[in-house]
Amino acid sequence: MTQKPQAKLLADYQPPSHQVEHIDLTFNLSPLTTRVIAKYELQANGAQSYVQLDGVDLTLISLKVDGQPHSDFTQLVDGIKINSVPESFSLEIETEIAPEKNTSLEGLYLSDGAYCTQCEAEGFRKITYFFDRPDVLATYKVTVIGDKSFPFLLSNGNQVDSGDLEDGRHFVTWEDPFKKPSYLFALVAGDFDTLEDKFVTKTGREVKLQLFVDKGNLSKAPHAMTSLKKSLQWDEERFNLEYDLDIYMIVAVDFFNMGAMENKGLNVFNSACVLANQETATDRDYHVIESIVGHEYFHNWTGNRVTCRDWFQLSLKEGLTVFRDQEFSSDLGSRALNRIDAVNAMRTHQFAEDAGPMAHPIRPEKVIEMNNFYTVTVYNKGAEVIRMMHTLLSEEGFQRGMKLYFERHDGQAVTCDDFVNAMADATNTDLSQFKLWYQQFGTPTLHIKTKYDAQAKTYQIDINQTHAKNDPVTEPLHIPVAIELLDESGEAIALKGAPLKQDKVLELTEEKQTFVFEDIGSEPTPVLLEDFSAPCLLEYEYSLSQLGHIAKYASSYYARWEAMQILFTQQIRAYVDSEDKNQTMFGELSSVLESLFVNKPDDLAILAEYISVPNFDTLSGGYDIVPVDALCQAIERLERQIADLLKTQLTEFYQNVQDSGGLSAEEVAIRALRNKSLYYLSLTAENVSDWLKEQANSSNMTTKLGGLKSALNAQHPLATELMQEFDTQWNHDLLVMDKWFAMHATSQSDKCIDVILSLYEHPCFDKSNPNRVRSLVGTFARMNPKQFHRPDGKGYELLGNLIAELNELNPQNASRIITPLLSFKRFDESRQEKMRAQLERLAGISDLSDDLYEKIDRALN
Ligand code: B3K
Ligand code: ZN
Repeated sequence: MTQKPQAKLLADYQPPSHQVEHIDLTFNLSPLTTRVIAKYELQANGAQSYVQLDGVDLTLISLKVDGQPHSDFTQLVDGIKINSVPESFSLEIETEIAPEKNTSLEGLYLSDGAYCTQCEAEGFRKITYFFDRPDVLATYKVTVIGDKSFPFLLSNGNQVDSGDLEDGRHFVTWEDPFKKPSYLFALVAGDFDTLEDKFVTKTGREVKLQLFVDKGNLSKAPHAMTSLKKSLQWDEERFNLEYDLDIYMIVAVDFFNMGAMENKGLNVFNSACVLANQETATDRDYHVIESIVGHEYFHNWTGNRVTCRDWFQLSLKEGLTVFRDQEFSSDLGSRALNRIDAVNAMRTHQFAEDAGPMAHPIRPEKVIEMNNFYTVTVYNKGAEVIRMMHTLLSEEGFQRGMKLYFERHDGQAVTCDDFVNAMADATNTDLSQFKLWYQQFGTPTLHIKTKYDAQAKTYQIDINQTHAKNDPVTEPLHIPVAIELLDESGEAIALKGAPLKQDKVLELTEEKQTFVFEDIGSEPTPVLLEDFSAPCLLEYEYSLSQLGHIAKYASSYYARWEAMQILFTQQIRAYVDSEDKNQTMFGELSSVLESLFVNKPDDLAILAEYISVPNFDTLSGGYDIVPVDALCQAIERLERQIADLLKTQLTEFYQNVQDSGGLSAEEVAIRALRNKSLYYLSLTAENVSDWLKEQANSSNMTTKLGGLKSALNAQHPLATELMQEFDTQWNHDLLVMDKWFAMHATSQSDKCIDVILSLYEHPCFDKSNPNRVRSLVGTFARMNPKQFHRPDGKGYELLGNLIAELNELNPQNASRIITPLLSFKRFDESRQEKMRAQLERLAGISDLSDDLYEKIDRALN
């Protein structure tokens, strides 16, 4: 029996044994026999007669110490131990790898004919023997030799040499003057179409911007280029951060495990996160591309110039960079919509992760496979933790903290504590209690009670914070609770009497705290945890009329949306709890809903959000054992009733406000509300066929998908035909077909699983491509609760079967789609048993990857 994978602990961190200032790499590319020569000098950090380097799946060709062949070494499963070496010496190692056989998409691999690399977190060890850890920082000089059928041979930094070689080969040499850890190394070789532009930085340096896309895709590249220029500009304006190399390259590849990768000067992107035009990409895609291009660019300072000491500190760069990309999107677009997006991600995915077997702090303490920790917790909750500091310290204080952080740590590999210390020192603030956010997990709850005293004209807010059951931290957290008090006419009341941070933030540092506001003429309506000022659950008994008041008058659109979410949630819970499943729900809801249309927000996209019901995962959070059937039924019923109640308003809007097909925020908003309208109208109106057909035939992808999704959701008789037409029209474009696969995956029909199985044979489907797998099966498991949780267990079986296949092919991808099976304990006994059976069967696979082992083991034990 093979040994169980061992976890690494944060507590066991040891500094590296040696330093390496510079590394020279030469790649002689070939699909099955790529030769890699690595040359570097090592300097021991203390007396040491051996060195241990990381390396996986490498064939060793030769090894020289100080220029002489060296034979005193031992090869290990995941590295090499070289014995009898002096304290300081030069090493030359030649290895051979087979990119064509590398289906894990980690290390050096072939993506549809182009060579590319992915080294984060620990992929560099699949390329050569080195210290594959983020705290060994070196400058790199890289020579890439390849066939001339690969005209572009790219690596990090600036091109310093190039030339022709014999046998139709050529070479290019690159030098990156900035020290970096191995995870930021990149190499790309291929034939591409390129889009070029330039950016002049605030100090007048000209930067060449270059985008590489598959031949024929140039018309889909301009949006990413515009987004890149906006990113460089924004980081100068908001964070005073300037780009540092003379060239910035982005390559789009079709086979990629994630969205994109911030390699120094040479980002590699999933083509889905680059390519867009109006015919092929939705408004949502445009938004996502802009934010990911921004995210990777912002890493140049938060991640690359200052990097992580060890992988437990991942949130140092990811939480901070997500915060920065969220601010970028909010400054460029609608702040409220972006906040709604971020909070939805937290409630849909992060709260569930926090409540499941993979729960971990934003700085994990124990890891088997690092790739399993690129999570919503590390990323999104990490960003919320940064946002809380921003809320407590204000923009001005936060920027002082950032400045000090770079002054202290530019060029270093540091910890999350170093970041918080810079924030604390720059603003003279004690953040020691705040640091608990890096240790705790499980979602905290704020239990709030309010009391109005008419005689004393005071309003009292009592807050009690409690930790989740699984949280290892028991001391109270430092929590900013933003509030607003509305009077009867909907005006915000001036807050007097209780201490406040930044005008409207209650600073909670104890388990129980009371805040008393004075001079309050009549009982106010409280807006609590405004703007989701902390990643917590809120328990407060809001009445329907209070929620209606907030939905109408709160000064932030976000708070109005939040009121509607609470209102819908209350209605759904009442339905799930009630005996009589035929009762009319939501009787009193009509006046609130109607008022939203009377007093429309200027941004119609927000209105579309106001009338969106919380999704299944968000609602599940309210239950220890998720009542799958009742919940699906309740959501369906609520949507039908909203449709009935708003039929007139939605029809009027749909008929009177036309979509002009443009890309401005207003036009995007009109499309969002038109799609939402059609979605509801398809559930209630008789004569939607023409609208569905018209939208499905639109040349705008957002409009087209809006029509198709409405038809599918309502199980309209036209749905099958429209889906077939889509296939015929688009089966030449795989990224567009991903949308089609995803639509099939969310079908409510009982045939859904059979359809998915038949789609495995579709000419566009390919199990080795992560985008295809995620679109079809990932979407099914995450977004189709009714069919995934079918009582007969066929949904679980479908997922289990595919994971078993992917275990060998692409462990990272297999491990990403397993999530919905892990929280089996939250379902009824019969479902539990069937979900567990799939996990147990996977646990029995003889060559189970570390990725899957870690998750399954945590879930089962
Ligand atoms: N840093 C990469 C993610 C790497 C994931 C490795 N499994 C993308 C990003 O967060 O910007
Ligand atoms: Zn990132």
